[in-house]
Amino acid sequence: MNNLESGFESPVYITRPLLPDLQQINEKLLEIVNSKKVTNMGAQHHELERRLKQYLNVEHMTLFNNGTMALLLGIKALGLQGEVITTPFTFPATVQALDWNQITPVFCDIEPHTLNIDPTKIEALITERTSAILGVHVFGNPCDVYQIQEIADRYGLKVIYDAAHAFGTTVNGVPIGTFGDMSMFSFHATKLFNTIEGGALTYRDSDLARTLNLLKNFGIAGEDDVQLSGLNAKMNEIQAGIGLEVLRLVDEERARRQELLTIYLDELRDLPGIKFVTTQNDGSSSLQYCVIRVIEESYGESRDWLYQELRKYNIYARRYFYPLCSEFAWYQHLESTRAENLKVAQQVSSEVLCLPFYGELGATSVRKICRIIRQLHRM
Ligand code: T4K
Repeated sequence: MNNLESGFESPVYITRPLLPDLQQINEKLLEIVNSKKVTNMGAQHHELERRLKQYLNVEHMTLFNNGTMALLLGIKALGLQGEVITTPFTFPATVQALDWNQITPVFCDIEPHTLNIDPTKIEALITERTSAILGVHVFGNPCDVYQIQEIADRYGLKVIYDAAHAFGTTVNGVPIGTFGDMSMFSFHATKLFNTIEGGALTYRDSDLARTLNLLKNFGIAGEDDVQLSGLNAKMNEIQAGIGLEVLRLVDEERARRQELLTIYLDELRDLPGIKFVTTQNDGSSSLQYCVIRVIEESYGESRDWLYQELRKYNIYARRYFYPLCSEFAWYQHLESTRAENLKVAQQVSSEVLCLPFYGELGATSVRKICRIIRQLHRM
């Protein structure tokens, strides 16, 4: 007779921050405190920028205090205006960065496999006011970067990517941060690589470096020279110093996540109604999330039912991204938010579930989560 699994004793979250041990943090803090330079682009900041350029294999990079400010100021630096075509299936920050630049988002439906903006639907949304395409590499799976670039070139549009989830993603071996005009990375505590809060822009045009460095520091070019209307979006020395320590841990964390993803796939792949979104097992994925879709017709219950049931076992899966950004109240006057134009996104947003996924979770816990999901299916 099979024993039924009981829940976890303490809550199991979708992720936990990857952090160095306390001794390493203490040593780093001592170095920063002794230097007396704690923010405004000090030694830690410069060293992190240098190392991240190497790690992500990009030529140009500017650090920020978080991903949202990076995207907001990146859009400003590129001089985008009017309308920007983007995806509704993303975190609010993507579209809020447009809002703060007085740009109207035009929502484009997503493609059912990668869940990224569907390039075949972009062209019909281009108007005289369109200045750019803003794609999101959702869950670290790359957009169709080649087709998007081809459309942008034909219409003279800029291309900007929200690569918040895509740290280390590659496309045919090419680093993700080299596509389009600009890409934004988030280094929030919940990301594979983190600086607690933090972010960066990578970009094609080296001239942007000067503008971005001004924009993130009040537009200050010298003690008596303020050249642009900027903001305060600087990464401080403690963020950068911790980032340098976290960066040492990233490769091992990726290897651990690879093992956990394999277990999830092996244990759940044959379960009726469970479909995996993150399936690249070839080293090209950032391994940011492990995402399933719950197909109600074949699973027999809805995604929301499974989400609620898992909570009874102390498992806190997350419904990224639900609701869609196109459902936010302040966009309801926009034609592009109409549900009939966003059928795939609507469907996907009611089916996705991100499962707990971080190295420290370990194989035993992942196997237990899988057994719980299987036993819930039989009930
Ligand atoms: N674009 C995209 C596509 C994004 O996904 C994001 C951020 C951005 C842009 C903006 O980048 P940033 O400005 O944030 O750099 C979390 C993160 O806060 C957010 O950064 C992330 N996306 C989003 C997908 O996830 P919430 O609202 O789900 O956070 P929260 O606090 O519910 O955390 C999720 C779980 O993580 C918790 O249940 C437990 C665990 N956790 C979280 C924190 C903060 C920890 O164990 N320790 C922690 O310190 O947004």
